[in-house]
Amino acid sequence: MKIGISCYPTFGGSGVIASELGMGLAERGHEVHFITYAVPGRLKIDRPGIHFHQVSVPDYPLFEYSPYSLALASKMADVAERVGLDLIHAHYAIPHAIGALLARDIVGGNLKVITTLHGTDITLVGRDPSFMPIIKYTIERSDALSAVSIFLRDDICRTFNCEKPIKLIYNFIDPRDFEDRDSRAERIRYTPDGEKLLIHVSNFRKVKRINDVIEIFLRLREKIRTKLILVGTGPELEPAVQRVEKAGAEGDLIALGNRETVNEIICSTDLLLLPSETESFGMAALEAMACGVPPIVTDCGGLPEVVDDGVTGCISPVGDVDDMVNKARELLLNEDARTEMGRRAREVAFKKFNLNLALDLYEDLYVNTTGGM
Ligand code: GMT
Repeated sequence: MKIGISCYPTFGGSGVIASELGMGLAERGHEVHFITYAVPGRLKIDRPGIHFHQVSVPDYPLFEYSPYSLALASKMADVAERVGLDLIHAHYAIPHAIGALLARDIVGGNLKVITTLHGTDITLVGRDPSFMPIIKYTIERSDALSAVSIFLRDDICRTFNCEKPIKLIYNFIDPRDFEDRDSRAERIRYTPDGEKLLIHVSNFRKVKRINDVIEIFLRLREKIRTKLILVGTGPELEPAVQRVEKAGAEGDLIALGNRETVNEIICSTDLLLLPSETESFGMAALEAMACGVPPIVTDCGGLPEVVDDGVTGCISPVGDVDDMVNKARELLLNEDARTEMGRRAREVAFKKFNLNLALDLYEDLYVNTTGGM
């Protein structure tokens, strides 16, 4: 099939999923065309079957706000016509699905629009009255929909009174990216004195509750020699660093900024902290599981579908720092329990959240929507 994919090319999980999906589809013989403003961090555009079409918005003095969505729709229509796309798979309602719907109208014919909803578009942006109608429209008009967790699927139905079928396709990892590697050198780089190592990976928005990450780290550090790695950037990063400095713990904080691949870093750590307010899936938790590193997460959104409490990680109520500190401390002090939990987490990540499973489900969705390969 000739498949267009549009996603945010930034460091979020949705861009990772769209990129891995596109590369997996190309390996299965499809022709995949990425349409967005920059090459997504994880995408290898030199792979056979992968094409990249850059969207650029002219800097015209009349535009106080550059109309990216319109430039995107125009590019999508152009690519769809030129290469004869069968479908556009849009990741996120705004601007990708709405752009794809407009492109479908422009091109006519049999171009189909498949929309995957990732969460922030529904749980946060979707409830903003200024976007509600447009998200509802994309949900109603897309030819097919998928959601990354049961939680999100049900939330979409409730919020938008949606009666259309929404296919559940969990996010996934490519096991080849998590093959056994010796992470000792990486670990020694961060903890030359044998400290315990925590990690948090996110875009440092309020919803991630970075304060809780810092609180857990500072409290653990009182009793156990512990360091914290922060991967990513965002508005909550600087206040977090300042708080650590105020506590005199800056020597034990390693802020790495954005990284294209995080596997090697996560693999060198002991625990991942993801104490979010809400999380439709929680890719960072899944990546930690695939590394054999237990995630400590909160009981919100789709996280309980990813993490099995006490088996493949730990789940605490949102904001219950005491509980997270206790669970983390127990695991840090008990190497065997932590290793066993990590082993089970890795097994589940490889089996239940496997790239090939997701590829089968997405291919089915494409075939059912377009009427054949
Ligand atoms: O969490 C973010 O702010 C980034 C956003 C994204 O675009 O990747 O994450 C959302 O989609 C991910 C991929 O499906 C999910 O793993 C995240 O849970 C989801 N974020 C939220 O629901 C807050």
